[in-house]
Amino acid sequence: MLSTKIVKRVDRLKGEIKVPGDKSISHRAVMFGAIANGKTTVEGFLPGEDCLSTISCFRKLGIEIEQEEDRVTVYGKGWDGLREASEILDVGNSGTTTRLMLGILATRPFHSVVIGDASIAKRPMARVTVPLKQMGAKIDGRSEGNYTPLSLRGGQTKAISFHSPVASAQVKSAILLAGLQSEGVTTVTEPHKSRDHTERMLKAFGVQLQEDETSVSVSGGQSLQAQHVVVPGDISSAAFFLVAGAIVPNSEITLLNVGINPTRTGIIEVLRKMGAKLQITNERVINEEKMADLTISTSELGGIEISGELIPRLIDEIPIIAILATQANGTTLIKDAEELKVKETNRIDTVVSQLQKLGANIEATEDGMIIHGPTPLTGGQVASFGDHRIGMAMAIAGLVSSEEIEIQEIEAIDVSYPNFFQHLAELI
Ligand code: SPQ
Repeated sequence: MLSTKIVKRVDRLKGEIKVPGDKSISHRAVMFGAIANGKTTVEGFLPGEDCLSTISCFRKLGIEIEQEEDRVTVYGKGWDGLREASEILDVGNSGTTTRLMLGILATRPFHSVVIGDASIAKRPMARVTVPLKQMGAKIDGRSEGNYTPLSLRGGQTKAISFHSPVASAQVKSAILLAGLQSEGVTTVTEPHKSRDHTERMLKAFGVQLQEDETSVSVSGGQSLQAQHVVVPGDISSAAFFLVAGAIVPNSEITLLNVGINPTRTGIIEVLRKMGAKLQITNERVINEEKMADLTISTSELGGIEISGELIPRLIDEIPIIAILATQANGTTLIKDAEELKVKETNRIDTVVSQLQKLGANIEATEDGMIIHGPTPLTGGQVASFGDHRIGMAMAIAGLVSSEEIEIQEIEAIDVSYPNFFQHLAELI
């Protein structure tokens, strides 16, 4: 039975919250811990469904992992500590688990079967299975290995130099992980730099890599050494409250310990360009990752263009940026964002169709959307379509809509922000 949630207009939002751990970093901490030598400890882990899927898959691959809320211990036994799973590896809703795990399994001399939910079954995997097959892994699945269920037999692989047609951290990470156990030097080049948590965390685990603006290279034969990982708060989760603080009248919200890795801070640049009052304080670096406290208050906003290299730095924030744009003066044009079509849902279609239901002046384009603001949002019935970021974006829309909004399939939010509604209630 799918649940619904009603969200009503509020007069103000005030307070301080600590958003949960970064999803991208939490996945990587478990995976890198699993292939490292020794005991990796993680604090600030995100206990959302996606990262729990990663833990479950690596347990099936023979790794002992303890998890209690945001604390995780991974007993890594090196690359050779991974064992053939007797069960299917179920990635749930998580694209990151699927693609990065394929990169790790590509060099392991055993058979694996990878499956996920209905959304994962529609997401393209050829972007990683094609290069991994070029390296020597044997992978099959629907449409020649483009869709789950996937069957994989890893083994001795050789390095490649791969030019990815898309800026994707999952593609880059899968190939680099396979490259660590392949013969020769593996290089990945992308059209724009995607998030670089893999590079930063691999360095922290003792791996040598060479980087320039859009390329990364690793030599084969490298092992990882266990670490203590401190996970910063997820800026993609913070983004919902940053937007809420900017558009709800009489508001001031402080978000503590948010990761501000430059490959993720597109949302900060957009908010500032649109005129939002946003302060960054208490900046520090832990484990190669920068974090800070962010304070936002109600702001007069103007429309802008969002395109080019900025897109990979805010790709997951576009659903909530669309809500922001409905409350800004003038036109916001989002382009070069066709990657939105292959996320948990086609996020161009879901954002545009749900916001149109609420009276927004928004239209879809081939590679993004155009939003004319400001428009008062009306109430109504919307759905997440099983996409966590759509569910949270709709909830924030409800805070400024004239009538209440009923959101269907709200449990999707547990994928990345299980205590989202608790945090929202604390601010009201
Ligand atoms: O893991 P998943 O399902 O792909 O999650 C999403 C999200 O909205 O949480 C995308 F749908 O984030 C991706 C992100 O879009 C997480 C990610 C990573 O951790 O490496 C990278 C981005 O995807 P990509 O395809 O650009 O590599």
